[in-house]
Amino acid sequence: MIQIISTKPYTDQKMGTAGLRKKSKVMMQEHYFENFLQSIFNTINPSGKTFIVGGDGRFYNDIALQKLIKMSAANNVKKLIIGQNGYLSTPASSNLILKRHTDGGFVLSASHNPGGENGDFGIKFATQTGGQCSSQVSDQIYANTQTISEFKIYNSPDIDLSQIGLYKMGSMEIEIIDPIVDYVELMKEIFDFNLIKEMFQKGFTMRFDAMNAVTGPYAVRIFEDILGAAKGSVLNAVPKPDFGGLHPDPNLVYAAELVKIMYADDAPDFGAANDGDGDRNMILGKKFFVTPSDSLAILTDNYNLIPAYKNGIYGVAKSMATSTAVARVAANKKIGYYEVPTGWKYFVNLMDSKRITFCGEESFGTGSSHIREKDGIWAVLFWLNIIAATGKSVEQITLEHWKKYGRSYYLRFDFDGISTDTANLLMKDLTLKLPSLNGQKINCFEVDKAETFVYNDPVDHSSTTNGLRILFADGSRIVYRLSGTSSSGATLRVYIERFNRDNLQADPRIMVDELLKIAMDIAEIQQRTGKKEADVTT
Ligand code: VG1
Ligand code: CO
Repeated sequence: MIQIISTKPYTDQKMGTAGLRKKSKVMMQEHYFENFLQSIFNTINPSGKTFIVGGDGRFYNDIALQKLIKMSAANNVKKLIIGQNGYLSTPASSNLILKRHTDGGFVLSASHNPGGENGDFGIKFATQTGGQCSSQVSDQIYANTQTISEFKIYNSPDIDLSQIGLYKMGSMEIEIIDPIVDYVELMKEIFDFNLIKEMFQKGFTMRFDAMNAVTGPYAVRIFEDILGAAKGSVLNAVPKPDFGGLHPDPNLVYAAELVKIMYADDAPDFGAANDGDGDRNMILGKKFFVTPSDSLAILTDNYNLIPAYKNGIYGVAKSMATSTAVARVAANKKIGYYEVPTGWKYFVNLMDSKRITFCGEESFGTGSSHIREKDGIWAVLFWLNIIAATGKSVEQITLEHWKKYGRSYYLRFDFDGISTDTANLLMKDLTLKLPSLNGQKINCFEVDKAETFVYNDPVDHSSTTNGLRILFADGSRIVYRLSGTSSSGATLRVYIERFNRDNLQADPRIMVDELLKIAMDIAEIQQRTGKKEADVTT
């Protein structure tokens, strides 16, 4: 029953910030998915192991899932635990890896990238930590993809994923489970559901935009069925293979429908959105937006209001590019504080070694050590719990936070679709140029440090470089990075932060404008890319 099929390497199967992400049509090439999966198996030896399997329901999930099942059976996997209909959000999958003590898991998703035949497809591979594999492991997998010559697949009809139950393929067990129940249980252990429920009973209103992606069913169950938010509070609640044409990235640009509702005169009290695979979140109040960097700082400052954290938290971490708002909270609370490269996998060692409890990224990711991935619905529940406990609005909570700590005005500017060569050369030249800026004064900004960011992991002692940064004496910062999630070409990300203690309610775009011009000049962005301005600002 086991077929051994000959194949030839593809040269481009290198994982980025979070798994392998490609155009669907690239993934659909003959043996492309099989080569990559077999390379993972060749690296980790899956014999006798158990894995969690799911995806965000995007185009090609159904076909890739069947390949994954048959290849697992042929590679002597002991058991697969699969979400019904192939659905599992990234956080739900991480939870199941930890709860069921499995050897790892697969989420078939390109996260916030658009789906469909002309969109993107992806594979996230997690280890028994519940977090995505380290770059050392992904390097080994990549090396394997370069020499692969055959893969193994079980010759068997497809498995029907629509019915919960126990099945077999050869000697491999298959358990199809409800993708939601375990996750709901975990959320109930963390937050005060009764308090939030009372708030909805008193007439509190919310809208949650699931963006036609995987969190729809989770959000309906939690917010509407259990917590009692009005029916219809969850928008775009049914996962669709092409996300209904949406770009399932929860920010002010792509979650336009929700933003329109939240900025209307009759806006509900609270608004939120999640991305394709449910690990990102956006938080909105009435005509009010909370930046993810501020959200991380506010959640950390209010940990004592949440049942699971009220006895204390270990520490907090952020990706380097994220604003320094949470650093001021950590100093105030006298808890550990860490800055890591972009990508959730860098938080895993810090959580496992009990150095941190909370972590976050500017890219709409927040989470805690309840799992080893960022968690969109967790962040929404955290905000609801704070609102229910304090009786304050999103805007009030945020304004009070700024009054206490000052405000980091923060925006990210993305320059998309640059050729890889142009982008790499820009970063290379900039790396060489930065040291010459040390101690210089640019307009009224004095450069404290201009350098390549190097992260030394305190647990496994690995060293990683990720992005370039210019730190100014007044606490302002410019950060440059190339995206590791684009499915073609390169995206240059320029992150600008400007700290202010007194002027708290200005327009962020105006506040960061001068620094943006400086950033564009230093990196010669217009000369090199032909772009006068960013394609997307978030
Ligand atoms: C982006 C974000 C990063 C995030 C990653 C995966 O990576 O910037 O913060 O961890 O996406 O998120 P990059 O390399 O393109 O900047 V997800 O929700 O796409 O898994
Ligand atoms: Co995601």
